[in-house]
Amino acid sequence: PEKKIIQLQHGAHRLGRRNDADMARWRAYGLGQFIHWGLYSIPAGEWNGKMYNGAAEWIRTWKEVSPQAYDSLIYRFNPTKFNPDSWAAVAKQMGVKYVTITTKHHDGFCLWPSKFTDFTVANSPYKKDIIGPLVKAYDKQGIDVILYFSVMDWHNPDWRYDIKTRDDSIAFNRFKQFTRNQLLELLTQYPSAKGLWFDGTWDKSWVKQAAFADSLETEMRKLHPGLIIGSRFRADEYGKRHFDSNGNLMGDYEQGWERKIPEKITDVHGNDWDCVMTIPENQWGYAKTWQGHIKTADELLEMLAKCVSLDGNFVLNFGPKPDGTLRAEELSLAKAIGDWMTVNKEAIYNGEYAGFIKQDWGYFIKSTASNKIYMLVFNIPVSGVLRVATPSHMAIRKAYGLDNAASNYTSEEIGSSTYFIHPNQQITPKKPFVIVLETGEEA
Ligand code: JFZ
Repeated sequence: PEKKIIQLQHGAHRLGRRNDADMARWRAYGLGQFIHWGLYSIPAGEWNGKMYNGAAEWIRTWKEVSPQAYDSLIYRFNPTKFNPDSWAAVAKQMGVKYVTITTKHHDGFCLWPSKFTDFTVANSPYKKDIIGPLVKAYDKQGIDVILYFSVMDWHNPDWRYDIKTRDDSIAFNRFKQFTRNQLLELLTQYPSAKGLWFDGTWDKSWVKQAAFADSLETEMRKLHPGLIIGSRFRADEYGKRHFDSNGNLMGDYEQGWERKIPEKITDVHGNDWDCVMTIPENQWGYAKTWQGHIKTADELLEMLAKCVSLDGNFVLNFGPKPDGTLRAEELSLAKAIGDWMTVNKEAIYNGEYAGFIKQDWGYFIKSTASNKIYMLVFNIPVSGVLRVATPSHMAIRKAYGLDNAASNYTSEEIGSSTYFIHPNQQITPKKPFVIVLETGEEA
């Protein structure tokens, strides 16, 4: 049956991927860092001696917490040990190519001295801008910065979940201008930022603003050529989010992969995407205690490999402490990931879907820089032999380890387009490892 195309005024602006240099740079990142920092890092999941069950950055919505008491945390925000250069050094060693930082989370507290509200760092005991020095420090390390921005703002009295009355509509019109002012302010004040990562856009009040959000998107892109915006910013005039009523992605990359990863390449519909991930099950802001399963470096590396093998970027979250330092667990995971990246980064940066059939031992990634195929091995079969089925007309010429010259491999053609990769010695790796395949046309 033929699919009827709906005429949309506020749907996708483009079909298919962007192919300019800014987007190519974003696509090549592979690994990113997320930072959730704000007033919620002070209670850190605990209020009057009781532990909050949800994510620490949502504690303001807990029935035990009065909004006034929460908002008074501004008078205690004083991260005297905040050193953006040391954060950037950790990120650099970890091998991240971009960072996404919460300029304003749902609580409305701004980490930059916004002119449009008093609820900012400028009125905390710390007084100073956080975002500016952070952007500068990461820029210096060659790490691109994306600004996270929550449209939903619990502090602003004009925020509405829905618009039901004339008063709601008047208040929300003010709120829309406030949002526009803040976004234009961020782009003007931090022009080296590469993009915006939107959140808090799911409520009816905002979903109904298709025309406003669309024109604001256009305005931001004009102010900041090359700007990268995810699919979580605006809805079309039928209220469809991420994908418009014709199924086309709105924005430059898909933002739906929050703590989950696609299984197969057809799940991503040829779009760019990034996956944002927490270390515990669901804590973005600093939480004093982490409950449940805490992901290991090897699990996180496997998620990274899987994302890049399916054309996505993997973004790992950090929740700094109220004094401005990073927690020990995060520092040690960053170090372990960085040590692995030092050896294996050429399999991650510029990596894309390789077009090979997935095998049980791990993930194939193709490098757009070298044209080589990388096998990222996480599970060695008891046979010790790794199977590879090449796309048609492709032959394997050479296989070798990325870690050091000592680990070498022989590729045996066992059938048409099918190979066994044999390690030349018994391998008992303690870490996931990478085998490089050099390929050519079949004879
Ligand atoms: C949002 C925030 O509420 C949360 O605090 C954190 O900042 C996270 C990165 O983003 O949480 C979401 C947003 C979207 C989905 C799930 C949780 N989603 O689309 O499934």
